[in-house]
Amino acid sequence: MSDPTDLPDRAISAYAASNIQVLEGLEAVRKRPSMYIGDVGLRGLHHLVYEVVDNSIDEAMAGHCDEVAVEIHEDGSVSVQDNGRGIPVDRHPVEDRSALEVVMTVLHAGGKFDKDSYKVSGGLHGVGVSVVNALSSAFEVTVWRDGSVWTQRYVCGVPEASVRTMRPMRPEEETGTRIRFWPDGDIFKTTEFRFETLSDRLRELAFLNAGVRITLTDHREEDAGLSEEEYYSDEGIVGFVDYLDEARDPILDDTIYIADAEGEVPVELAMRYNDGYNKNILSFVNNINTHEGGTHVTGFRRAMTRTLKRYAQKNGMLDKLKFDLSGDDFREGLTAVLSVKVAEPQFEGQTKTKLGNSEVQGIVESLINTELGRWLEDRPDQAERIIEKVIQAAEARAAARRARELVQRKNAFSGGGLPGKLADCSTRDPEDGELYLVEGDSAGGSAKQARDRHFQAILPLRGKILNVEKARLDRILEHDQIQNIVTALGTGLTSTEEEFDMSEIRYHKIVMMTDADVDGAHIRSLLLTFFYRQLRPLIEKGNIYIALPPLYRIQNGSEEIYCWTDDEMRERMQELRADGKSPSLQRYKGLGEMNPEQLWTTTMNPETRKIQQVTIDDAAAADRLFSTLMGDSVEPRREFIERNAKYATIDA
Ligand code: 0RA
Repeated sequence: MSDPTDLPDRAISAYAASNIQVLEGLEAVRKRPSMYIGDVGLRGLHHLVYEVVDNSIDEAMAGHCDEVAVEIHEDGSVSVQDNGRGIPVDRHPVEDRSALEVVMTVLHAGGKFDKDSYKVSGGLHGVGVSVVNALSSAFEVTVWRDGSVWTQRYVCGVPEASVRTMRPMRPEEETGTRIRFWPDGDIFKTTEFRFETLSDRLRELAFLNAGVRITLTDHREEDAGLSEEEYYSDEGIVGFVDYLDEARDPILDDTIYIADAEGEVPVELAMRYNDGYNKNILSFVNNINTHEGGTHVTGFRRAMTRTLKRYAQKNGMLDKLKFDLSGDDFREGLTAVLSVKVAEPQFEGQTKTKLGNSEVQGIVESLINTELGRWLEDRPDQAERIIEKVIQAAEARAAARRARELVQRKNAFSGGGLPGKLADCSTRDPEDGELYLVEGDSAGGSAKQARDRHFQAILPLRGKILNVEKARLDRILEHDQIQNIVTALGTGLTSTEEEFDMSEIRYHKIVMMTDADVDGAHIRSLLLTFFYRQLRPLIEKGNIYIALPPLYRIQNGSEEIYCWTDDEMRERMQELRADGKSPSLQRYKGLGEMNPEQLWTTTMNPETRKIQQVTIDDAAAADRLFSTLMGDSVEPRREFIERNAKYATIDA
């Protein structure tokens, strides 16, 4: 860029100067996109949509908007339209150009109009829509406001022309804003949006903002049927909790709702107990999921423990109890959504999703102490059901402790402590170590022959493992296969919070290797459920993998070609035949049909194998998925399977 003072015309020079500033700002975003949106993979890509939607939701939170329409277009772009006041288009006094252009092209300019809204200052949210513009090969904004329809277009964040009016608004038209963007393929690893990823977040936003109607429409592959969903909740987070627990049986008549909308820190809590053993507590600050918790969650936990304990003691319900209750006991079978609004949130933690503001703890704690105390006093039968549940949890914990001691004693007898079935690796450096969990003794045998014993350990699994979704902790600990896995891993389980120790992990990669058939898929689901419920940090840290054994082997002379899909196989066979070759084809029905060499090449050799890392994008979606697929209720499971049937292949 040349020095603007070289330009002859002063007016042009001033315009150019402000544009150069803009370019420098947005160029920084394009140079280091991860600093602004986290990464340039799927997560970062979807973050662009959330950033745009968040602005519309802010407008809704301020009370000016109740409809947000998100569309994925045929050409891969996404548009977000709302019926808010429209982004101001008048001249910006300092910048000497349309306020709309400033919002779209200046970093962090988005939130400067309204002072009294709960904007986000940390994490990845709230970086401003200009970041989305900078990372888009094309970007269009349309505003309905002040009686006209206004528009501007940008390429890589640079305006093509200044804001112009297209036409007057029609009498029936509402004010609002529409943004459409084409994510830049030179920046993102992939630019293909996923319906399910967007729908999970939009549904969550609709629950967190009662009364806002959000629609998601997918125009891609319209011949396969238009996908369109609408998310709307009258009852807000109460509806959220009911949705999360749809596949579980409640023990209370209603979902508890506690809120203070008027205070300095608005707080909302919805919760209910189910007859299961898992806890699912989701917390939000300004609509952002605080995965790592923080002061608001601490306040909530302390209030729960204190108020329930006090109520139980006052009513003589703990008199016969021989041991003390722990905080965990009050949360077994609890599903809760806690949402607070904080004017200047401080986000801490590794992923910047932990609320740090210390004043919030006391505010949340005292509100819940008062309101939950009242709720219990008003409903003695339901209160009694909760306390019974808490006592049962405490008893199960005591039984689990005994079961664990038994395991430890058994291990001490058998010496060394590692399971007899485990073929351990020789390295003692967990960073290099890999543990293969292999379905069946026969495949386990092949894997033992195939492996590189220096860094690969094999644990064969016999038959199905326990469905932990439906089991109490002491039963889980008594289960042989689970004991073997836990002892081999070395970390202990997270359900006993004091015992889990990540630093004791004996292998950094844990690879599930099951047959590519229905049974294999079931065993994999059982294992995943176990890891999700009892060892979630391993999933979060990226330690868990799925081995992808091939479905076909093509033998072409001495050459072996492996294929993972039917399409791939057909294509390769056709190619070879077209070349005048006569290849032979083998379909693997299970791991057992592979000889050790083939197993090594396709699923174990780090140079050639295919393995897939297990990640949790969205804990709420994962929780519901597991409770639906692995839980007791048949009807939600049937619905889920029918809804997702189009994704199921013959084998999965
Ligand atoms: C600040 C002030 C005003 C509108 C908005 C922000 C606004 C921003 C976005 C972003 C997406 N949709 C939006 N809708 C509105 C207008 C203030 C006024 O009219 O007085």
